[in-house]
Amino acid sequence: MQSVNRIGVMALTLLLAPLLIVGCGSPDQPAATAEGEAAPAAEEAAAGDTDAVSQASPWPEEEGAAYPADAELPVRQIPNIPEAAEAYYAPDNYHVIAQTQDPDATPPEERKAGGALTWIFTDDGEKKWRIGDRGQDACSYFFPDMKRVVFTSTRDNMDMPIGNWSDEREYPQGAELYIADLDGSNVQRLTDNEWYEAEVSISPNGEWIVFGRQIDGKMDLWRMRSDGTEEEQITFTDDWQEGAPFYLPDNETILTRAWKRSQYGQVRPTPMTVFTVKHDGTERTQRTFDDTMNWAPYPAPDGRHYVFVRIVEDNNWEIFLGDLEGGEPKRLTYNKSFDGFPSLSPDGTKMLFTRSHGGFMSNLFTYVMDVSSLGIGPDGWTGEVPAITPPEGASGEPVAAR
Ligand SMILES: [Ca+2]
Ligand SMILES: [Ca+2]
Repeated sequence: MQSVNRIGVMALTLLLAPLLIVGCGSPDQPAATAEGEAAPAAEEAAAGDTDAVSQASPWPEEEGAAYPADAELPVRQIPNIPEAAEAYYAPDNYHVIAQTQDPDATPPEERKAGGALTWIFTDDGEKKWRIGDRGQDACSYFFPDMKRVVFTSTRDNMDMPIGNWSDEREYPQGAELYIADLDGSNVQRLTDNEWYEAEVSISPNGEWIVFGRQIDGKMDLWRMRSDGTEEEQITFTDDWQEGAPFYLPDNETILTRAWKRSQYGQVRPTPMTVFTVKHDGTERTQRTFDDTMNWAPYPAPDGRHYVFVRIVEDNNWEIFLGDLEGGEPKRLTYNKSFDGFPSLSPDGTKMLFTRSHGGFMSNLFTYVMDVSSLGIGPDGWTGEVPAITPPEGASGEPVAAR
């Protein structure tokens, strides 16, 4: 690419950056906030406003919050990294992998999600480097041996439509799954087709890759061996759109969420239900029973709890701690702007999440919450995934068998 064009692309990317929704299996934007209101913080965000974080204390108090300062457990922003989302910890509880805004990514079309590449950084912002170098990347994850990563990219299908990672009717069909070494070298392609594949993660023992695949508009969960062999479909649901699967500590039960195609775009926000399912397709079990949005569940290392996203008053997206056994979830974030994409460190002491500095899913930065006091670490794993006790008069409908 000629340098003039390159500068033009970079300028365009920076201009659009504050309006982007970074997403991978993200719900669509509620109509009320579809017009991003991100302008004031745009320049700082595009430049990476690292000064917002105090260097004095590892857990500085949030300033200017609309809620009492002690409403949340201690929270800090990871400094020195650009806008990023969907961050996941490495086995060392220190390195992080995330889709990160990058001027070398293919820019998305206006008001659509994308424009990110896969980066690894440390949760103090001291070290950072890039894995992907072209196209658009989405979800990514560390192997437990911490020698390789898996990631989603359109890098080999850049002639296909760019699409929109946040709209199931427009998912990038050029998205494929890849494995790379920790330094981004030795990229190995796992899938080669014209379907959307993304929302990928690895079992704790490193033996399985689980992911979402969309064929003829239907999203289902699939698994394969960590070398890409033995690909097998897990769910066969026509209406339910499963995605963002993560393994529980037993290496065979998967936590996921699903919405219904028949409701998508009809009801805002899209109602979503949390499920568990064994990776052989059996024991599909409903875990939430209300008709609201229960989005982005991520399992705790204790194999019982999970963090996920609900919407509270004034379209405020907040992170909650749920229990696979049922019961009222515990609210973890108290912040007027968007909070989402929660994940937990393997030792259960830290929660990564994405917080907006203004606008709906835009100006997104990666934060860490000290959740060590919640007692959701691996010591709590009993060896069995708990059964659910549905609430009295649960409004959820019966779960169809596969
Ligand atoms: Ca399905
Ligand atoms: Ca919030």
